[in-house]
Amino acid sequence: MNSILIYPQLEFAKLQIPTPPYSILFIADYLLKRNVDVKIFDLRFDSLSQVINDISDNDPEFIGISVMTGPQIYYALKICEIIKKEFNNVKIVWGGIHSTILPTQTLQNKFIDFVIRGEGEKAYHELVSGKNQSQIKGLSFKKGKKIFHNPNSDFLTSSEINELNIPWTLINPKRYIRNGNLNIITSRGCPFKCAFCYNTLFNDVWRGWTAEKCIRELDKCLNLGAKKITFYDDYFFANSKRIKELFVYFKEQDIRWKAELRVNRLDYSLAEEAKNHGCIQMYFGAESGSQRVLNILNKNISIKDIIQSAKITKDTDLSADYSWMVGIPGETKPDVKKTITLIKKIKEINPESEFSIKILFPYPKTEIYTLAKREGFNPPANLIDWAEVRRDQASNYLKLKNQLEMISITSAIIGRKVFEQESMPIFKLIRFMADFRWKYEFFSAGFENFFFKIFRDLIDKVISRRTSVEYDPFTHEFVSIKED
Ligand code: B12
Ligand code: SF4
Repeated sequence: MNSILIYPQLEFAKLQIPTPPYSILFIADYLLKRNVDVKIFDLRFDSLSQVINDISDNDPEFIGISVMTGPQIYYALKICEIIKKEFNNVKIVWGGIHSTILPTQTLQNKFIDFVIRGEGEKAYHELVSGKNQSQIKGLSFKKGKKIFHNPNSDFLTSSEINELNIPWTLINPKRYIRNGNLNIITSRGCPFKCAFCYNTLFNDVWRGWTAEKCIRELDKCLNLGAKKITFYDDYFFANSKRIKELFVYFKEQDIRWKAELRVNRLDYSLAEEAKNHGCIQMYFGAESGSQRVLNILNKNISIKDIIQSAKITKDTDLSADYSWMVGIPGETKPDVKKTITLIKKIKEINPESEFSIKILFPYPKTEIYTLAKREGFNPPANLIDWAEVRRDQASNYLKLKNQLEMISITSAIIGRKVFEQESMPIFKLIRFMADFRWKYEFFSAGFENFFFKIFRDLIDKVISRRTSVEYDPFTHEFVSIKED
């Protein structure tokens, strides 16, 4: 038995240290341990002709593709179209959060044969092993013109998760370890109930590697050349005992790291301990400067918590990265102003902090989606329209649409240190404009927005060519990269 798993291209992929395609890596590991021969193609690096050659040589029955909401859908559909044209018998399986939320709409596309909802390891293995399709939990499929959805799959248990390794031999690790930076994920799920988050729907149970397992996997990462780790877990600090054991390891190995924490979990003792054990930045989902809006979001944090987190990180010499949102159903102009005022206050308290402001896009089935629909939100009608969704673009139903987009773009320019490094005159001009807008809170539609939308593809192409230079999020410097 054999199969191929594909991670499609991403827009602006070159602006970040590329994260290994963990979604398909863990599925591949699960398959390999059950004697299924599997190959991984990450189309941020590999070419589609490599995929085509591999299909010709090995004739797999199923090809799995991992897809996120947004432009990745567009790239994924192109791949499916080409594969289907060349090999009509191959069955294409989509997985990931997007198709989990919208399996029917996904399957309405003629190039997609199956959707696996939720965690893919067990269901994908059962599918490629020939199990009766109606018995596979989490599988959605077509029969004639009808679409069927089997019952949801069960979560992998903590011990099943603990058995999964990162199968580094299936990819070239050097591609993902840049200047010693590596992004990693050590757990799944989050028990909180934020009204906008997909986790509340089908990923609300935290399960993670034990400290011993994390250390075994991190040892491998260090041997591959990683020194600075960004943890992408939704709830990295879930288990205090695990964290304490990891802190000791970080110190022993002199690892510098970043991770996400809820503002109300941070206190001086945790911040000092983290700082003394290699942490250089905490990432916080602060979301809004209006308590009323935080309550709508069911975020369960207060403005006081947010301010206190800035004081603590400042006093303990930790950098902080705050993620904010605008475009929330029920949010008014004064609420948006409160968010901007609070961001300015946080910046004053901890000038080393960074921030970004995204525009909320309501995902179907979340609580916030129902509120948005009441305000006139019209969700994309098909898969191709979902490819247009971007976090810096506001939906038409939002009354402050243009201003919100300007706020988001401005934050992308001044909220992160990356732009300070750019010396090209056009970037300097954009930076100047953004500083002006931010200072005077002048967010009427402007040329930056227009420029960004028109030249989005061009910017992507220019960035994609700059393969020899990468931004190091730990040192805030551009560094030269030599790829093997
Ligand atoms: C790292 C990351 C990124 C990286 C890219 C990922 C990578 N590998 O390079 C970057 C930073 C580039 C990124 C970008 C974006 N991201 Co992102 N990202 C993540 C993050 C933090 C971790 C992903 C991960 O590795 N998870 C671990 C794996 C094991 O879990 P998983 O991906 O869910 O995979 C499991 C199942 O979904 C399923 N599955 C997944 N793929 C497949 C495929 C097959 C065939 C099968 C059978 C099953 C299957 O099985 C897997 C194993 O059980 C997640 C949050 C999270 N904790 O997951 C958000 C997340 C995936 N991102 C998200 C989003 C929305 C985006 C953006 C679209 C945001 C935006 N609008 O700008 C952009 C993409 C824009 C673009 N350029 O196209 C959302 C996805 C929601 C959605 N509806 O798709 C998430 C869940 C965050 C969130 N809570 O909103 N992201
Ligand atoms: S804390 Fe973060 S991951 Fe957890 S439910 Fe809220 S937004 Fe989602």
